Amino acid sequence: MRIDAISIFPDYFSALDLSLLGKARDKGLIQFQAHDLRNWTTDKHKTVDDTPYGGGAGMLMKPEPWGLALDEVLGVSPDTDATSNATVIFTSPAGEVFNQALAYELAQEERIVFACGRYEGIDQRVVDYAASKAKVRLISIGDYVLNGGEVAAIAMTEAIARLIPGVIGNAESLAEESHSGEGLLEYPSYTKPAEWRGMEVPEVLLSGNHAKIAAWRYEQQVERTKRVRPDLLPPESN
Ligand code: 6GU
Repeated sequence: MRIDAISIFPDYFSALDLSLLGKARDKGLIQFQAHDLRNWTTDKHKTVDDTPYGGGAGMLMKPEPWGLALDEVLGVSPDTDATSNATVIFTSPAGEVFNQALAYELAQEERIVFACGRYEGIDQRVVDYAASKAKVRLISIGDYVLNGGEVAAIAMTEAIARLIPGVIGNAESLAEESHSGEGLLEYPSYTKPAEWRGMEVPEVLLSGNHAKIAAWRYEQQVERTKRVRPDLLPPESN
């Protein structure tokens, strides 16, 4: 998979050089490139924002640099009918909410381009233009407001990339984690020592009885999910 991100703060994305994702890049499983939107400005001050028509608070991102950036990164042009096989994701608190199912869906894509807005957002014509040249989605990472889409794009990139075969060594750890399979939260886990600061590991985990351990873990998953995330349970169990 190839992932690009267009942003006025491309340095944010150096976080992706670390650990797991850096290794996936070295193995050639993922290509990632961050681009500085200001490279596509044409004025001395590299202006990317302006005041909104109709008034209102704050500044909006101007369409011209975004149009040139998307043309180059997608390999399209306003003068031809060529389209891109990429999916363009506009990060936006007004988008559909990202979750594990969406991560699995996006992990099937050949190419993803994150368009990271700042300020009060991007001129709507940029989104409409992108939609005429590629698949477009507006995606939020949750019901709170960030100053820009960079952290959201990094979070989504990590969630998507780790689902690409070969990126995670142990595929079983994918199946067992929270938000996978049945959609229950993970059970609590323990490692050595068996006693630490007066606290003991639940006895069942030391029993060697695999059926009993599986039953206990499932119980814990259901209890924890009921307590902290009842919204994840099917309606009849609430
Ligand atoms: Cl994708 N962008 C911004 N600016 N804020 C957010 C978000 C995205 N998702 C949640 N809050």
